Amino acid sequence: MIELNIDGLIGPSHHFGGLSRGNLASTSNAQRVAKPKLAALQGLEKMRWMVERGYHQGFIPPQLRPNFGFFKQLGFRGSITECIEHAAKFSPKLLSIAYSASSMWAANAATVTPSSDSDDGRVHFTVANLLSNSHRALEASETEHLLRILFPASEKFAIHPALPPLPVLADEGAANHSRLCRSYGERGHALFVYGRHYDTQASQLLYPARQTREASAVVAQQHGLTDPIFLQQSPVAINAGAFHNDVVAVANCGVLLFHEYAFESNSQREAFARLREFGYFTPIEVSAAAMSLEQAIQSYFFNSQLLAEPDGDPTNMYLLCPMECREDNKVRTAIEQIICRDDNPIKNADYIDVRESMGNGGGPACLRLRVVLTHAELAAVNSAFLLTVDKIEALQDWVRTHYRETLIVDDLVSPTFADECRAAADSLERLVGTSLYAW
Ligand code: SUG
Repeated sequence: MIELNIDGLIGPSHHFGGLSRGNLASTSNAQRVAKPKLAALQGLEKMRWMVERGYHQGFIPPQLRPNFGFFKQLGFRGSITECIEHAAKFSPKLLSIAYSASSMWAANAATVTPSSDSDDGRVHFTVANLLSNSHRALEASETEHLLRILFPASEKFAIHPALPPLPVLADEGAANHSRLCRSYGERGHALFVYGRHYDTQASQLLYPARQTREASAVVAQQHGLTDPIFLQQSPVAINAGAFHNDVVAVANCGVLLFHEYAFESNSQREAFARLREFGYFTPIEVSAAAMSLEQAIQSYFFNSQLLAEPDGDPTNMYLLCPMECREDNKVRTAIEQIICRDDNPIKNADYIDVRESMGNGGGPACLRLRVVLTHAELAAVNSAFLLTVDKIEALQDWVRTHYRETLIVDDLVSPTFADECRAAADSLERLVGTSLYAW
């Protein structure tokens, strides 16, 4: 079995809307000048990094923006231009929501269970409802539609719609879920990290805890998992700005790399005791002395992609870190120490520039959804979305043709910009040879 990484292709309306409370990058960069063309090219360069090293890499198209369906739900009438004018007068925030390119963070698209772990031998996806933020909650139905296009064979792939949008079922997908295993081909164990459950004291939390234990438990049941492990994220981490677990921890194969303050300590003790029973568990704790929580969140070190070899070999692992990690001496030293130690399989690190996405709180790992597949399942994935260097270059040309160099929130009012976004989407459909959008 192999791991397929599916990255969100960054859409032409990427901007800094300041929409995500508790995501410090998003709120502190609100209204900054965004560079959509650069953002999308950076994302594609990350995909190229993977493809050139032999990894299986796919992409999920950006969602169609502005979100006309959203305007209709609000009862706005008339053409797109009229709806945009109406939204802008009503509340500029609405326009930012309708234009959000947030589906780029594919780690929040769904939670995925490989066929080796599910009770019916299919790969299971549950679309995340993302209900903690309005702009993100709007992604779920289109994400489901796109996942069905990417993974069409229902005898191999089970795609579950998002959980009902109830606060007790708040779900953010793979950003709060890890699969641990000895090797991809063997049965693995799902680790669900949640920020709250129904009776959590809200007073402990400065910022929203976006994942509930209840949501994780429902997803585990839908996927036919027999022994899921639940682990509580520490309120300290959430209050410091770790709005998803993948801001303070990352796992792959047997390795769980995590910050000292990532998890609630009693919960950690219990979960780790269970994980140790499986015989392959390799926890790597980064102490607060080696890297403060603030440094971890600013550099996004734990949002690095932790990769096995392209053929799935778990004994020689790679960290693909955000460029910001190289620029912070303390973080870089911590990475070098992890690589030098012989008690773990992480042997290499490289650094990648995804600064535009980082400006909204999305590092390398946020931009990808991991899907562990057999070769037969990989052959059933819609090949239009599987990348080669040539396809990446064709997508880069498409970006260069259709994307603006810069975008600010005020630009969203212009009907010309809506036309540009729709022309880009139309041309993408032609490029991939598939109808993607409900026009
Ligand atoms: O949900 N930012 C995203 C970042 C998601 C990162 N994903 C993972 N950690 N897996 C979020 O907060 C900001 C958009 C804006 O402010 O315009 C935003 O949605």
